[in-house]
Amino acid sequence: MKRDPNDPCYCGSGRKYKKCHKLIDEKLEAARREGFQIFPRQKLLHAKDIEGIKAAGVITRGILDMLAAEVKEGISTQRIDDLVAAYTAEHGAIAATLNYNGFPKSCCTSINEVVCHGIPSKDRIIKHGDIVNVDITTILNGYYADSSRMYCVGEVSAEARRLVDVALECLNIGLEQVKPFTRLNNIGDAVEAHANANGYSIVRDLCGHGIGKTFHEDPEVVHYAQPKKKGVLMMPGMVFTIEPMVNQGTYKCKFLKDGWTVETADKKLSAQWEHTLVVTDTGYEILT
Ligand code: EYF
Ligand code: CO
Ligand code: CO
Repeated sequence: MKRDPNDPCYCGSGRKYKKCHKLIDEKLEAARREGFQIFPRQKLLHAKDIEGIKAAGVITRGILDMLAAEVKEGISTQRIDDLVAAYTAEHGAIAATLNYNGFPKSCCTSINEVVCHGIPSKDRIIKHGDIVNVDITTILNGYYADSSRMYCVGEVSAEARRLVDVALECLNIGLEQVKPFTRLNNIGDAVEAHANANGYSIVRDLCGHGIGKTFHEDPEVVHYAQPKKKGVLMMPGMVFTIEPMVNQGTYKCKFLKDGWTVETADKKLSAQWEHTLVVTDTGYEILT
């Protein structure tokens, strides 16, 4: 669309187009011609939305902090879910996973060889040496914030500890790649390189996702390398999760008959950490 450089900018800044978004639009048009996908401007979130997600993120983080004292030997994963449900309700929020596509619980609890979407149960008692991922998504005033952490129960094996540590490094390395007007696929390239350098693999069947006024939206954020693919460019106002699932053995997964639980195909350990972030003018801000 041809715009008059002297018209007011479409963004509502009150400045002339030529002094505001014209240069960025020209850069994006050049990138599009080079083969990059340009994320639709209408899907970018504004300051008010970011504040909404951040407020939901305070509750998500509060739950994960609270659980640090609770995820201990002897607790059932159902009790963890009850604690999540109570904290969420006390803070005027909603647990996004409850009834999401029929998922029955307020959080996911994924232990040892479970990659993700483990279902809390009164029969699954946490044991000494377990590594436990708890994944929380909170909705507050219509805004979603998604984050997960690993909890090491008692003294875990040196191998398990190293996996948990490298999985956190993978998340942080992914975050370091977030810069406006660069490739979203830089995240997967860097994350998989780090996992492989440590002898681990990255799950391919599940990925990070756009989030904001819904739980899952564009863009899809893969955590494995696609060095030849240009793909989507990151833009200020994009909100998405980074949530690499790092496996000790094969990256291949088994989807259980319960319809939810995902395990490693070889039953070796898996670990995952997750944040929701927004791309800013200079880099990123974590919202959880
Ligand atoms: C067949 C679910 C739906 N989906 C995603 C639904 O993004 C998440 N975590 O970071 C995330 C969490 C949950 C989730 C919890 C439940 N679901 C799971 C498995 C299959 C499916 O659709
Ligand atoms: Co999550
Ligand atoms: Co997620």
